[in-house]
Amino acid sequence: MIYLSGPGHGGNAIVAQDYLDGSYSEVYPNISQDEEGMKKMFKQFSFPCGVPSHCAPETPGSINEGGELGYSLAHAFGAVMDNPDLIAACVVGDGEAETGPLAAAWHSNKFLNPITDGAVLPILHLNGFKIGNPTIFSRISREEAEMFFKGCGWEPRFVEGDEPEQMHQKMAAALDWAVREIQRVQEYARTTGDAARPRWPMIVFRSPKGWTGPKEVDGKPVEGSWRSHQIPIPVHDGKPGRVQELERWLRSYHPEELFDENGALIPQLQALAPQGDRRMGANPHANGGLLLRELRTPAFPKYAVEVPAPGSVSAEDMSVLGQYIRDVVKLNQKARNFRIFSPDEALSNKLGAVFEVTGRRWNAELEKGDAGLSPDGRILDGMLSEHMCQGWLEGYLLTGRHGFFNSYEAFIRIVDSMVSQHAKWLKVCNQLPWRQKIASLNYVLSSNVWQQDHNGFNNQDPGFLDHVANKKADVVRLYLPPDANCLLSCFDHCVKSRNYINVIVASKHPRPQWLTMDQAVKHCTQGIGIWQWASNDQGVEPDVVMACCGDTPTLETLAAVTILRKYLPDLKIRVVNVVDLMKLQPHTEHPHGLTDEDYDALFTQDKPIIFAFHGYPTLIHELTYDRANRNLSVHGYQEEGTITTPFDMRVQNEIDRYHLVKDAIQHLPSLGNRGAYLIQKMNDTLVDHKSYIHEYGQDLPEVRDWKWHI
Ligand SMILES: Cc1ncc(C[n+]2csc(CCOP(=O)(O)OP(=O)(O)O)c2C)c(N)n1
Ligand SMILES: [Mg+2]
Repeated sequence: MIYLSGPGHGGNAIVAQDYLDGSYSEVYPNISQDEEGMKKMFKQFSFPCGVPSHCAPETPGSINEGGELGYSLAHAFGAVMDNPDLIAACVVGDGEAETGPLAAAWHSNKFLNPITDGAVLPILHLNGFKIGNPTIFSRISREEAEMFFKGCGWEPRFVEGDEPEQMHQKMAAALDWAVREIQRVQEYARTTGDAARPRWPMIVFRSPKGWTGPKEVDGKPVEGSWRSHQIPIPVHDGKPGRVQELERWLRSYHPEELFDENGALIPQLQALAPQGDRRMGANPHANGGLLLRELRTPAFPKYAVEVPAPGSVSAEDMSVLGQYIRDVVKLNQKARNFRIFSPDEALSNKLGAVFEVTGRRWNAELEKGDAGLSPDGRILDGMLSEHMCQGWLEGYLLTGRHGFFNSYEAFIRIVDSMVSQHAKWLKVCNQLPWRQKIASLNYVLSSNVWQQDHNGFNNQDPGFLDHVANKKADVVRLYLPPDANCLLSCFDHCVKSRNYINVIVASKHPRPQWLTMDQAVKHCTQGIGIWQWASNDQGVEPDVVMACCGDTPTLETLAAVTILRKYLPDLKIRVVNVVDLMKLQPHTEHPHGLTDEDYDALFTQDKPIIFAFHGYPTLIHELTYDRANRNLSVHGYQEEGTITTPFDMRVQNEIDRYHLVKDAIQHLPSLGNRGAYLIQKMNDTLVDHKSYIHEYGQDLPEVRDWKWHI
């Protein structure tokens, strides 16, 4: 079994449990099983430089922090996926149960296979209150609550009361019932091969909040009230009698009967705990790196797009990646340790090839005409919930498996906060030598801001990059491959990495392909570089650096370069492409960052840089803030857009070739008046563009049919 604790500040319960079964002292020998160790443990709890009040990474046996509430049940489901012998007992706070992610998570049972997956046993802790309010589940009738859970496919059993001895017995009986039910259901499915969705058991545990705590403090009820939240007796307020009050309460548990004179738990009680790895704090599933097996991957160059000359062929980057992922699924089919998570978007994001070897997981009813649904599919895209994709994947990774999250770029922001929590988790794990490394949390964001067709403005938000870039540098990596071969190289790198959060932004529309596989590998390995085939400054100082990052900015930059080179052939242009965004940051701030010497060698110390960027321009300014060359003009997304043509999106945000050409000229005073006619031509073309799209609803032929032609 694995235990997950959802509600708020319940970390003390697990620290205490780990301490009593000895696992805590094994990990932290200073917290020894005697009076001195116990004293240290009490002092460090929620104390400056001590341990957190939640089940944090520091807590042995934990995979769920419980600080930001709402994810315990999704984590529990992620943990039992492809773990047929594991039961996740998941305590859900009744306040926590009101969060969006938790409310959605009850439906996770439609994606569980009783033959190949384990089981989740939710235990809703109905203690009636959250911080300052009653909870909804505690103020609806039992019948309503029962109907709710039945409606979500569970068989709830209620354990209710406030008499500790009786409640222990009732809870023990309920747990026996639940485990027997789980075993019965699994045995039936596994002997008959019938994976039909069973009704899984769950427990609703109704006890007073602050149960067995002080009945009253300052004449106000505490046990059974929201006042028991966090600190029932505020010793720190200095009121006389507080310490005595606290001592009275703690002595009510009769520690003298539980511990010997040295402060060690008495042997009869020690003997109750399970042994070895079966102890809560020594569970290998909760230190997933211990169980992690290498992912089998095919040689990615096999899937290369043939690129005889830059821009000579067109391909959908995501479709090409889909073929590689199909074979990753195939190679790991037996190991059952790789899954794809997506909120209803695997096909829309062009991962169609994967459907040749596996289905989309579905264990609800099937109807004629359903396509690709399977009770044992590797593609978890059957639930339209970014929260579930994120929560399940985190649970899956934290228990030692592999996977990635494929989402529309704009809507990944729904899980901004969850990814922050995971980044914090990884950052702390990096400081704990006993936590083994786990597979990275990988995002492939497609349907990106630059082409939304019928979706329009609401589907445009590249801000996930900004959000992730703020996280601890040793945890986050951001990749913007400009074509399919670069995407293959980046993805292959990410799925093999450990303890990172990798964000890849990719294109799914037909786009010109720039690099051969050999060039792509070199380019992606370095993360940034001069595209010498597009540049004409070899052997001389460039007049201008045309930089680009992202598939669409790369296309527009190259198109701008063809215009500049045609009309101003003397101009010396250097084209720099960025795949690994963190290369821009100083190496003192990010392990991937370029040294100032290397940065200046690419961008020069003073020549104008016209930078076309996939996301918000401020991110490039932030990342390059400390660099010597301040002659930087960044074009990116400016919150302009609607339902319009792909090229008009770029025009509206001034990242299109015509605006880039104008900007380059305006940054080159040395051109004198020579650039004026080209600026005029660009302005005229922009007017033509607007008139044409209003009339025909598609882009100018010269834009649609444009090809790299130098
Ligand atoms: C998403 C989120 N919102 C708000 C909080 C602040 N908070 C901490 S504990 C708590 C109440 C939790 O109540 P419940 O889940 O019932 O747990 P209990 O303390 O009653 O066991 C709240 C609102 C939080 N931790 N996470
Ligand atoms: Mg509660």
